[in-house]
Amino acid sequence: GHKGVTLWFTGLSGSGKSTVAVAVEKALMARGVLTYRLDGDNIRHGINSNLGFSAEDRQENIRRVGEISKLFADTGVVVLSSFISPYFEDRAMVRKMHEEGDLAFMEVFVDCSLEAAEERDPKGLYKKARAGEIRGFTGIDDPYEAPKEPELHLRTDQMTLEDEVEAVIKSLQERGII
Ligand code: GGZ
Repeated sequence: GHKGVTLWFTGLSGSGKSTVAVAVEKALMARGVLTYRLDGDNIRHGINSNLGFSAEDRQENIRRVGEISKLFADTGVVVLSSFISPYFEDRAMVRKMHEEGDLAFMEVFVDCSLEAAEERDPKGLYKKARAGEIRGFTGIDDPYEAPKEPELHLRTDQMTLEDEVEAVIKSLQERGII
């Protein structure tokens, strides 16, 4: 058996949040653990399609996703939520929501230098942001407030994906979640 939890992946665009979450999901599924993945891609096209990237909209994005994560975690699912979530305050809000509901929460800092993320630029968004075609892009002309005390710190420009998955699984085991 296993308990519900929200794994909150935070980091720059292109840092590897979704890649790590997909790989962790696969590893958990192989162990028979029920998971659910939420990320900007699916959420911003659906329930949060009315939100943009102002500080206010990002906060509302994170608030709603935090509430959805809680619902799944409460029913025993290992929730993998990947959002840039650039502000301390918003991540603290999601953490508090979980604590108040007596639900497990782990912040996973998917850490990658801006240089490395920009080098990867899988969707060409950094290029557009540098060219001024996108305004308020995180890391370019919008802030990213790095977590100070995340439960897990993955340096994706120095670790292999395999080691990252192992670190997440180990941490879930140590906390008695799986
Ligand atoms: C940051 C942006 C922006 C701006 C569009 N700033 O690499 P991606 O493309 O697939 O991931 C990014 C995604 C960020 O959505 P989140 O819901 O994770 O953001 S937040 O937590 O801050 O609410 C990026 C794309 O949307 N994108 N414009 N201005 N990322």
